[in-house]
Amino acid sequence: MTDLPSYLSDSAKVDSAAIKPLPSSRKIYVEGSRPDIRVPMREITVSDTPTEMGGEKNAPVVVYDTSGPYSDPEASIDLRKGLPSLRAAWIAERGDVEQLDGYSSEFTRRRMNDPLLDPLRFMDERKPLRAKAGHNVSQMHYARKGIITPEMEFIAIRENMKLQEARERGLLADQHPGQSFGASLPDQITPEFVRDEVARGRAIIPANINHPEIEPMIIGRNFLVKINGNIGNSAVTSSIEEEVEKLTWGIRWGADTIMDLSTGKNIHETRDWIIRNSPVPIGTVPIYQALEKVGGVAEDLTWEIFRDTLIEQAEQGVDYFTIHAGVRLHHVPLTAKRTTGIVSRGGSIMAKWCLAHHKESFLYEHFEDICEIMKAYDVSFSLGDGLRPGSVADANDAAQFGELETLGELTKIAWKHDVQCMIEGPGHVPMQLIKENMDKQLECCDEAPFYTLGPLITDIAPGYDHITSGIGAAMIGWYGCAMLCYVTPKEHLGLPNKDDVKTGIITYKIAAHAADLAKGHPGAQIRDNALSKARFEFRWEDQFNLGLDPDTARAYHDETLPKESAKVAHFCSMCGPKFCSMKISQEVRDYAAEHGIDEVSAIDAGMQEKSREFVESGSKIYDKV
Ligand code: IRN
Ligand code: FE2
Repeated sequence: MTDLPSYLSDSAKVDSAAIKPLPSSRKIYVEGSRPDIRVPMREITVSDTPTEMGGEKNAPVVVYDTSGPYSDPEASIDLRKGLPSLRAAWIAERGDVEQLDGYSSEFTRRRMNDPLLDPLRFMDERKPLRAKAGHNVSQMHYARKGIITPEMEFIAIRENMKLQEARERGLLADQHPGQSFGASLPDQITPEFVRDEVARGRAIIPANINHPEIEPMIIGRNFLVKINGNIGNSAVTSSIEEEVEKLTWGIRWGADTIMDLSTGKNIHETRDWIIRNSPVPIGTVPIYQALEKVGGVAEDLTWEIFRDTLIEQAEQGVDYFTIHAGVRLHHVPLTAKRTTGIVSRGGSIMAKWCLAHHKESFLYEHFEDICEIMKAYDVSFSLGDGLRPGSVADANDAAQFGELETLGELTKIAWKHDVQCMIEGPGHVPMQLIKENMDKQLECCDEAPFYTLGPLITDIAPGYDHITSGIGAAMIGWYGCAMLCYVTPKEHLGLPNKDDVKTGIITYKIAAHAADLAKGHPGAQIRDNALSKARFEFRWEDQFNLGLDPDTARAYHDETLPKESAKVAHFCSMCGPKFCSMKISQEVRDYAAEHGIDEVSAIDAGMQEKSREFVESGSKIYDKV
């Protein structure tokens, strides 16, 4: 008998730390052309500039919000029921899907009839949807027919983040121009722009018709750079409960998609719980589960078992599949002399299968059959990089680039079927070789979105690989990578826990945002400017709350200056009151204004006087705290 997850025994509640709104934040919804298009955003309220510094009114800052209903105090959440089906009506009204009587996957049917699994089963036993015969329900298919779906309109509003308002308030004026390396970032994202990018294959909208709970999002290099967080148990650790908790925790800090990489024994049930409770797209690597089904013996894998696994997961609602179809028989010998061989789990499974049978990969051979399944549910491809380098020594070698060329070939086949497709990339790559990866991917894969794991720019820092990879991720994001797959501090060492998930997500939010800034994404700098202004004006609470991780910022500050009065003090414990450069330059400004001169001459003219004034005001501040 399987153990009952603790939250199933009484009321199905989410961990309370993962559901309260972030400090000073309010969930807002922007309505589209119809009332059921309600696009969530987070508004961070800030205080006004202190009177002695001008008393200016500071507008709230609107940021992209991935946290779903979990951060909305008005939403009622019951993990057993799952989230509301936001897209159900949109999917139904297109008139091209049918509700099946039961599951068409043999594996699912067997699972459903296993009484031992009852306690783990998700409460809502919904019937799966599938495209009616002869229909293709992919967003790319609609886009190519010129149809703007509600999903596309939702995304346009979401990506804009109320830019128009910010523009009217003059907030866009203070941004450095970017260097975009050929990306075209319009001033205003329109639904038509979204449609066109999807039709062209330059962006994807992962949105399985069996995952109506999602708040649609887009992955493409002319949009905000996205990040993915991996969760998943292994045979050794972790329960369903922990996995759902990692999901809500990951999206709280900004994960745009979550991949469930579970390999343990209850992967089917774990996935049900995750999907039904996820407002973000969920990705998986189906070959992992297929391997479980054959007892972990790669040689025993067959196309039939793999096919049934795809259908099983498509009917559950997985939004994108990592499929390592680029690992071909003739590529395998190219890895023989590598320092780290094949490091991809999926890649090594397929390489082993190819060698054992001395046959071409069944994923490659059946690629068109796979496309048929993908378009019946709108599952997007994430073409796996099974031959990615696992060390900087192996970066950009013949095996890696040979596979990339095959992925380009497969992209074209996917597009022939109007199936959405992104391409996975490395891995471990030193900085000077990163740009070549991006350029080659755009060329081989006709600008299909790139989705990379890091890359890690050095191999010498186990325990810190969120940083080694975050550096590479920022670079490749700037060059045009559309989504960055996070790496946690536990990479190469063990399974990440909740803290590691948060550290990984925050690290990747930094990389993605840095890339948006460098590319010159309109409005990207608004939050930086607001935070810097708060910092300069010693609005400590605002500085914490505008940051990616207010809790840590506040905790670090309070370690040395815990008193409430320190939250308005014009210094922190780093330099103390006498040496605070921000305070000094504020005083230089005041002096200049009083004496009617500019800041440079103020420094020359008033140096002596300034120092006297500074000592005096310094002692005054001591009195206050
Ligand atoms: C992302 C880019 N390259 C690889 N990834 C992720 O690595 C992919 O999305 C999935 O989460 C994981 C697959 O690992 P293997 O099976 O290739 O090791
Ligand atoms: Fe690695």
